[in-house]
Order: sequence, then structure tokens, then C-alpha cells
Amino acid sequence: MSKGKVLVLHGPNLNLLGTRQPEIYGYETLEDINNALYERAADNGWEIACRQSNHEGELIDAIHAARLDGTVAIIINPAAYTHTSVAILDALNAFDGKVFEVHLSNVHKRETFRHHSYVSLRADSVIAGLGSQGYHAALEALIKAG
Ligand code: CA2
Repeated sequence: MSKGKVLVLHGPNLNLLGTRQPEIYGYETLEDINNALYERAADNGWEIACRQSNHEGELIDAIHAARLDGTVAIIINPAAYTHTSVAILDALNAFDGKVFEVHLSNVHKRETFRHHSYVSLRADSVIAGLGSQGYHAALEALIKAG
């Protein structure tokens, strides 16, 4: 039996990781990141599902599904929707488990419009600027908490 179910959600344009702007977002592809997370989770008895969407409504639907399927935590990089989406905030507010907000880049070192996050109003943890290690930091925190 799994120790718990985690949903990793990647927002718009993150499907392009590893193909452009590596100086900001790194050289790893989204598949590389997801594979490493799957491996780490499985080695520790956790179940993990990773999803990416360029559509706000699909991200919201995935959060709604997580409310009902026993998911205990969501690790989310909402990408540009971080700074615009009250709808994603509302969906996360209806989710009872832990929420980790992850950004590959340090958004606070960038344009001022990236300094505000709607999702941070709900997140239990915010990790920015660690590259793909940010997702792992969130997963490790869950594994450690058991
Ligand atoms: O630093 C992050 O993880 C961001 O969430 C990434 C978003 C950006 O809008 C946020 O302000 C910070 C952008 C993701 C775009 O990803 C790309 C990856 C490769 C090539 C082009 C875009």
C-alpha cells in the first residue's frame, strides 16, 4: 500500500523546458524532471502523478479531481497563472491537503509582475530559485513527514 498520493502540476509553457531559455529554466526537460520525481517517490513508497497543461481550466479540473481521489498533497508550479489566476487559488482553497508552490526561477529577482502570487495565499510552502530541485525539496518534505 502506498504511503500517500501526490499530484505534481505544471502550468503553461513548462512543456518547453529544456528547449529554450536554459539560463533561466535549466537544461532538463519536463520528462526528465517527472521521471526523477517518479523514481524518488516510488523508492519511498509514495504514489505520484505528474500533469502539465497550458489551459487554466484543465489545471483546475486536475485540482478538483485531487480533492476526491485521496491525493494528500499537490506540488504545483502554476507558471504564469501564478500571477493572474484567482480561479486556481479558489480551486486550491477547496483542496484539503498540503500545497507546495514551486518556481524554477527566483521570481523575486525578476520583473515586478512576477513578485505577486495568488497561489501563495493558499500554499503551505513556497520554493523559488532552486531549479528542478525545488520539486524535490517539496517531495522530500512530504517523505520526511511520512
Ligand atoms: O520560475 C518559474 O518556475 C515560473 O513559474 C515559470 C513561468 C513564469 O511565468 C513564472 O513567472 C515563473 C514560465 C514558464 C515558462 O517556461 C518556459 C520554459 C522553457 C522555454 C520557455 C518557457
